[in-house]
Amino acid sequence: MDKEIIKLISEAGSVAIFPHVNADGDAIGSSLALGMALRNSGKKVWVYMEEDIPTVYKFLPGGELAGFYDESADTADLNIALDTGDVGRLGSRGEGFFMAPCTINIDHHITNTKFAHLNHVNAVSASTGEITYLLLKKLEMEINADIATCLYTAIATDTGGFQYQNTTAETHKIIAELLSTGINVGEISQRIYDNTTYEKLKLTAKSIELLELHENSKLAVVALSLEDIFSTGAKEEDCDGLVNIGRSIESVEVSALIKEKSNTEIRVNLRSKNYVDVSEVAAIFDGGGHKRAAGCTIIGTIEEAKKKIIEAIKERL
Ligand SMILES: [Mn+2]
Repeated sequence: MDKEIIKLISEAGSVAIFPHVNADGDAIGSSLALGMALRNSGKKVWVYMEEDIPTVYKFLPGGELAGFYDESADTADLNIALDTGDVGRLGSRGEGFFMAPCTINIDHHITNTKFAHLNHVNAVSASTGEITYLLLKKLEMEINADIATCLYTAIATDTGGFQYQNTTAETHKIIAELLSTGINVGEISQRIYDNTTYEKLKLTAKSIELLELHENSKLAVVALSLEDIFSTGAKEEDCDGLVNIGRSIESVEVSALIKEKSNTEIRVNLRSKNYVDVSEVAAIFDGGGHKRAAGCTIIGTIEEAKKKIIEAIKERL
């Protein structure tokens, strides 16, 4: 970790933290953990979200730090983007992010564009949660049970519950440290995993029904229109994790979830198992991510997006 980053954070009187749009467990967990640690050391802290905290992560401590950015927002001494690969992932807060006299970008996406004044990108790290843990250690800030709960959630969700290839010995060492603060893993897991709503379950059923296998069953595709999503009563955030349905099929190397955001805007989530670098596929459409998990937005109809994605993946299988 850059000494200058440590110095800047230590010396800042006020800090605003920016997780990526459609914040996931890693983005929210890391942001609230860092936010609480900085607040506990006497700084003024804001966590500026693009959307409300997803229902599943409302249990996390530190939620009171979260709010929405608008033009009347106070300018912090320092703005920190967490888990954010490029400026596009800041959504409508992109301009606001650069308002501070100094900006820092802390992330683990291999495709990170290093858009801030100071950038700490470690693509080997399984999660921004791990990097945030190491950052707090360097800052010599106390990691209490509340902060540990947020970091545990960040790391557990980005490693698929410690199942993905990105999980390392370092991941488990950090988790051991977090557990020693007395957090209750059973309780946190229940909050994260055993909380499916009936509507989300119906959306899952719909996704299974719509799932298609291509390329000798090595590619799984689920394309969801807005009508598909809302007819089940589910919310947009309920689409989180649906890409794993295809991934769980034995023969599948790449799973794609293609989701209509509007008539002209299609969001694509990609997962791979062993050899296809999906961050390359996402990059074709100006998206990004990791080798095994990436995403992009395609302008067009859902059918057009589906065709383009299948074509791009086909060559790599
Ligand atoms: Mn992440």
